[in-house]
Amino acid sequence: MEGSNFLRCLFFIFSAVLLLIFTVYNLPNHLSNKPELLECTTNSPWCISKNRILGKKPNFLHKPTTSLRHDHTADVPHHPLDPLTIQEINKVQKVIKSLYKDTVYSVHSLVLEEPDKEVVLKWKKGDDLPPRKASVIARAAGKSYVFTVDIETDEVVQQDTSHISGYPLITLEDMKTAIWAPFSHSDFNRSITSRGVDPKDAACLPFSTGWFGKEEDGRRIVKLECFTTQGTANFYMRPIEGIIVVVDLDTNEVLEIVDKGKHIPIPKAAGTDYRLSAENSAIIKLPNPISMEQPNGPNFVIEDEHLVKWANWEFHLKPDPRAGVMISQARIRDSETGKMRNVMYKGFSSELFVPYMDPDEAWYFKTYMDAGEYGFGLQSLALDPLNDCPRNAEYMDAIFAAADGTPYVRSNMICVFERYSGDAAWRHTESPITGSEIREARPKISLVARMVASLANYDYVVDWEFHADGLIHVKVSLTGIVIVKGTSYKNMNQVNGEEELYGTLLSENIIGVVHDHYINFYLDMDIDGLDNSFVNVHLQREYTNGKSPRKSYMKVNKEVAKTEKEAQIKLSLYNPSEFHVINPNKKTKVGNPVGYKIVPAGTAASLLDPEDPPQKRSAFTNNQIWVTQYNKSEQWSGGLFAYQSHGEDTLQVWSDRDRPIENKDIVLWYTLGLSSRPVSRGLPYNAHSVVRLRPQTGEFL
Ligand SMILES: *[C@@H]1O[C@H](CO)[C@@H](O)[C@H](O)[C@H]1NC(C)=O
Ligand SMILES: *[C@@H]1O[C@H](CO)[C@@H](O)[C@H](O)[C@H]1NC(C)=O
Ligand SMILES: [Cu+2]
Repeated sequence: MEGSNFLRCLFFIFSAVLLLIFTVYNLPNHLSNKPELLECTTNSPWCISKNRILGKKPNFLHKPTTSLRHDHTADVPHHPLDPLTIQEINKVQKVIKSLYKDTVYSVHSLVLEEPDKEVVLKWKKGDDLPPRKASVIARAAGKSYVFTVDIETDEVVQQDTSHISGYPLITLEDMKTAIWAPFSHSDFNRSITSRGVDPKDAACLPFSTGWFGKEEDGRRIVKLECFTTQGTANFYMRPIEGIIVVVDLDTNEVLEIVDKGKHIPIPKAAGTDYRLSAENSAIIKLPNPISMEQPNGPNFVIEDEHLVKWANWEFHLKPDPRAGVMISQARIRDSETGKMRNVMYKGFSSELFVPYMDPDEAWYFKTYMDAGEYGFGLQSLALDPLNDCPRNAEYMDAIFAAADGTPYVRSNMICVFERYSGDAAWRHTESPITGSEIREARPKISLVARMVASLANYDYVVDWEFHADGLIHVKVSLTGIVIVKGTSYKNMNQVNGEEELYGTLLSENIIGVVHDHYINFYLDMDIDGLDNSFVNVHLQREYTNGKSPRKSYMKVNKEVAKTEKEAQIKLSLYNPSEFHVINPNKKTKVGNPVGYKIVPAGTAASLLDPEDPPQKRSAFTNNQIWVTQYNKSEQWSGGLFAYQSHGEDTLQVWSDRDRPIENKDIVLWYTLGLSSRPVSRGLPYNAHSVVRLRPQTGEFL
């Protein structure tokens, strides 16, 4: 592959696929019929695929080789990057308990402390594993602690994090407790009763508060917003607008009950249920079933639980409670030498930012950082075989730690499968005028590692897709349900033209509020070695000045970024560039440096003021591309403690140090964005009536 057929510039493509649906009113009538439930009595592939969408669980013809719910109690690590096992987490829990003795503590993160990069790179299969260590974030007596536990020796090394503002992510246990806090207050019961809601039907959800100044300092707080579940499974469509209950997460004390929505009716339940089974759901005829067959079995293997090998690719894959999925040591086989070549040391989604654009009391704080505040992985629930992933998928379980440090299994958190969409990877038919009869087409098959995080109403599908030509395609699709705001308006003819709705009136008493979604990816590219450079391949108009019948042409100017600030990139259509990560020390046979090209797609720019607190905290959205010097402790672009952070430990701050990045171990960051003006009432974004915005795909240089 090195030479005329070298790794040239391989590609990294980012896309964001936003699934939007038309309102039910746009659907033809015949599509609104309830689907017939099909009975299947045999195990034929056809019958099984019929069941695929309807949710019936067939018997597997080929049992997935990674067993769906195998017992993990005896698991042992095989690779330096393998996640902590149940036994290891149990050992660490003992250490934590003895550390805190009788003090009440909570564990907010308990994961493998990865060995240093050079240790991992030196390790070969068959070698002893480097010492296994756990990285723990815990809270006790109102303080946050970050420490490392040596699992062999029980030795604890504590880090000083007193200079960092904010708190570790909210645990599932924090949330489970907080959502009941309002009900012990008669004021709360009275407020919602006066709005016509029986407290028995009310459900409250915990929303992170962000940070806006003194009010959020010194206490770990959450804001609850409540809904009525009466008459629908889709309670998101029935907000009790304007009521916000502020709860202290450490004491579970209700600090404040805001009630600003007395005049706002609760939207109706009718027609809101989105389930296929719902009597009144405005559904969408299901398409005839489709299934992909692999009669000779899959083309990939997952060795030792985490090492994925497919076509010419090999990478380590693991679940992570904060990032969701982590891809490590992605390597590709050189087609000429047969040797494995390094591409990316590590890739994962580092942080999300979802700011809503409504400054009202009950909405202004909605500026979520879903990875650092909630845990993108913690919120990734079990994938449903055949519905979430195709029949040829294998599944990987996650082992996470609960708030008391006890390990638990999140089964089927990741699926891995080969994707074939019927497209050609490459084709050519020779023109008959040449007298040749060449017709050739090769199928486009890729390997996908998928997870789905369900952050309350939203579901994020994250696919890491590997192609045999070296391309890595990271795709984020948004689905689920929109979160809406209650309003007294039933029709736009009631709205005075001057008035700001901060969104779209989607149906009676429901506004879909304008908002953005951003996901920032950490991409530690190590192309053929640690030392790489970032090149801005600037495209410019040049004039021929009469030397040609052509007046102008496009010229390519390559600028190697010397320091971090030179690699703070804002995309611009009329001042275009391509962006390459190259290894300047490694040339192809014809003398070009080997490298990868990052092909931005899914682009949106934040329009918030840079000094607005949410923007400061999520300053990774100030640029679409960043490059920093590798630093093991700079991984979370919104800061280690994102919850109520002030924004002093962010990618912007690190990058502003302006360290040298030329021919160094560097990390590339990409911020993918989607601006959203909801166009549909709270029905689920749904794959049966979608507008797919598929951004550009790349081409070989
Ligand atoms: C509020 O209502 C809930 C649900 O009916 C009930 O369990 C709770 O005791 C009530 N709280 C108070 C303080 O009355
Ligand atoms: C590595 O990152 C940490 C956290 O941002 C910082 O304190 C330290 O100075 C960094 N080291 C270098 C060499 O930049
Ligand atoms: Cu959205």
